[in-house]
Amino acid sequence: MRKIVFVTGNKGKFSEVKDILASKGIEVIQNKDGYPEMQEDELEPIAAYGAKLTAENLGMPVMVDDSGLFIKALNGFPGPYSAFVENKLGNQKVLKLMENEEDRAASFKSVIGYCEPGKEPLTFTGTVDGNIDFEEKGSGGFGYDPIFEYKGRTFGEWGDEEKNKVSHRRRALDKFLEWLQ
Ligand code: ITT
Repeated sequence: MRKIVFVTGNKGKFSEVKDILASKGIEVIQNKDGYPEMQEDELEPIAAYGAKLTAENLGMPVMVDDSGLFIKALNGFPGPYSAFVENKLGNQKVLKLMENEEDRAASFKSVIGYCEPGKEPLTFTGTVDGNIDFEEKGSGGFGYDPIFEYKGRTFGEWGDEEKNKVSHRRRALDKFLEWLQ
């Protein structure tokens, strides 16, 4: 079985990536060392830099996942600051920010960064378009899932298996798998 090291401290991301790649015959091993995240408007350079740095530090091929929620009415906020906002504000305060907004459009984006030592990093991007709900719904998933509505239900209501078939992360991983093969 092919193995790949995934550098992340996020349990939810790890569990999704593990399940999706297991279905393709790839074993994912979590490394929680972390990496410094550059301040950038886009996720791609953050993922590329993180993958390069950790591949060189660990001396082995690695993948990382930099992701975020981009809310149209908030000009793309929290975007690359999604982890900080989730930790400091949480879903209820994000809903508060959206209280008077009619345009609820938002997208989730996941960028998989992959790098082998001595080589340049590669990135694979997946996006899913949905809406910010008016309240938290569902107990599945993690992070912003209970407030992100896609096709009539929040990702918190979709359930892990169903979310993994349509998510931003799945779409990014499909591109990564295509490249791997
Ligand atoms: P790493 O160790 O992998 O960097 P992190 O949690 O710091 O983990 P990011 O910097 O990529 O990850 O921040 C992304 C934020 O968006 C974080 O708060 C996640 O919980 C949230 N997020 C990412 N993917 C999500 C998903 O599929 N559903 C809900 N929330 C998600």
